[in-house]
Amino acid sequence: MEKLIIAAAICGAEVTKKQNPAVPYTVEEIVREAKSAYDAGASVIHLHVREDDGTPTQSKDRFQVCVDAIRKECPDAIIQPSTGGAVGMTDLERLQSTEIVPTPEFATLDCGTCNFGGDDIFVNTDNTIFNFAKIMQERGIKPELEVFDKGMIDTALKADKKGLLEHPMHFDFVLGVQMTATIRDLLFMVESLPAGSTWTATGLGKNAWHIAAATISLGGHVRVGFEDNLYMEKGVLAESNGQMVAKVVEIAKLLGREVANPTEAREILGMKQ
Ligand code: KMH
Ligand code: ZN
Repeated sequence: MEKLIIAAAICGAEVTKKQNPAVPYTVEEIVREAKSAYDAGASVIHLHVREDDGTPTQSKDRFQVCVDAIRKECPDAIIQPSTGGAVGMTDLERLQSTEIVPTPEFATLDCGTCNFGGDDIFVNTDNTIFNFAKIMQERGIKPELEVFDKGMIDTALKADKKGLLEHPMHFDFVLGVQMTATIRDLLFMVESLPAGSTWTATGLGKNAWHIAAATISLGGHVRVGFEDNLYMEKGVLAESNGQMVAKVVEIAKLLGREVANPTEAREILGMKQ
């Protein structure tokens, strides 16, 4: 089996310090969390940024400052800015994270609209998706195709048919937001992918660990981090993203799967070195 890529979603846009005091807001806190994940074995940092008071932002300047600061501490990490941002942001606002210098090598591309808890709807119309794909293609950014249910794989394939995606395509299954985070559903998603694709999976909240173990066993790649889950186990808050990455490394070790470094991760993902 190929080596395991671990992606750390260190910050997110929705979780707060009230839920877990280690959730990062400031530049220093974001760098601390990125470094803890990188040192523990993450090769990809999925990045959202905040204002100092925790408000989610897609400000180009804030992304630039955070990415530059992370780069100093994690020189070869694959930094993957979010273009999803937070619920309610405009497309133009969201795309700012792709405008930093140098252009990011990787960024998320959300492949559909979904319910996001309570009255929140995370809106991604077909025009938004195809436009984001076109812009990323023009800028040479590899999209990670964010999929919250099966129909979003089909939408990604429509974008591919239009010639908007390069191969190999890389998908990320975010399970437990809209569709359930069961092994049956994970398998259904994996079996729905075109041959040659790579994939990552993450399970929201308490689903993080069984999805990680199943994904490692199935040959996929794992995402963990505060964006998706705040607990090491029931009632025990995670102290850092690094602690969660270390747990994935431990599960991988028990299951006999080696962990990829950033150079190996770029190779697996078909990214330029
Ligand atoms: N915060 C969510 C509304 C992404 O990063 O592309 C969207 C999200 C997906 O987190
Ligand atoms: Zn995200």
